[in-house]
Amino acid sequence: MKRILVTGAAGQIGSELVPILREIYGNENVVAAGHNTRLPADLMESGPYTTVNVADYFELDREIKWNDIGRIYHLSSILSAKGEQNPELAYAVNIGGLKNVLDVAKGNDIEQVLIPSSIAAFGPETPKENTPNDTVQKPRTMYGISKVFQELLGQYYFEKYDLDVRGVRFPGIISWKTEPTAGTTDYAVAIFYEAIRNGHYTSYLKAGTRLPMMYMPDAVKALIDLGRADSDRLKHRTDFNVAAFSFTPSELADIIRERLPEFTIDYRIDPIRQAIADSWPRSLNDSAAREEWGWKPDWDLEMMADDMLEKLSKKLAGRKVAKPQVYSPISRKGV
Ligand code: AKB
Repeated sequence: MKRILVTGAAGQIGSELVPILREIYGNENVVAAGHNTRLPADLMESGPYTTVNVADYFELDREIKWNDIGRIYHLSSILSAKGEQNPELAYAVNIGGLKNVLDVAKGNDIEQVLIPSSIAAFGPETPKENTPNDTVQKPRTMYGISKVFQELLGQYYFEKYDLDVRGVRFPGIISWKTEPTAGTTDYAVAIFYEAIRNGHYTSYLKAGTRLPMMYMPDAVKALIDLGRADSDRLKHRTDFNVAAFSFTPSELADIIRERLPEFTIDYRIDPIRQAIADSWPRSLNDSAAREEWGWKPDWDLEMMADDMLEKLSKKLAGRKVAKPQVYSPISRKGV
């Protein structure tokens, strides 16, 4: 078989998707590609890896040819909060990089390109509860704008060039292996780290800010299952809502407190991330994904919390206790 390239392999999703793909397709057949960030040691030890800047067409084209790539999981992206700090970078990576990936795929007979979209593709005018798959999309962040562009350009390349581009709209993803730091939903991961390390978390989102979320094993399953879905059954392609559960910071704190009774939370709001969160859906309708390719999450909120605390406690055991997190609102000046 031709090999699989995963861009953004050092990121939150990539670092967990690569090992699963290697289990399914064989270590040698999955190439982990990072840029600027060092890849996790286990990815470099267990199979091929490389460095690629997706904003550079020729570098990407060379890597695809050298590594005999037949399928791409394109995960590299500048997320919502970092994208507001540096919109030019978000444009170059998320829009320029995406165009390069699709053009290189088209020119190299790539059989399939999988690209996650996000709830960021919605905006303040979108219905917030049970947000339909097909609805108003007027995002106000550079990340969100790039995700709408990605969904539309992917569909365009499918219709015009017969390139099999597919994608899901992810809610916030919760995971323990790689701590995310560039998004708006990251509090839902940081709260677990801080609960274990310090017994306290200062939330940058208001207590009642409800957002849709998903545990990482379901996110990985969604990407793999969509890739395997029968093309003839797909009415959508690049823009499937996928949902698992929704909660607010205060509800998540209650769930953690049921397991760690000493845990406390307080709130110091970051206006930029709060505005982003306020513009996103509170829950998603994922019936299109359920009907067209059988999507169904395995993890609920309570199971996720149990697993996060267990896995993170093991990961952090024996490490020096960090100082309590210092509050630093993101700023629009530089990165
Ligand atoms: C972010 O918060 O930017 C991401 C996302 C929802 O796409 N986690």
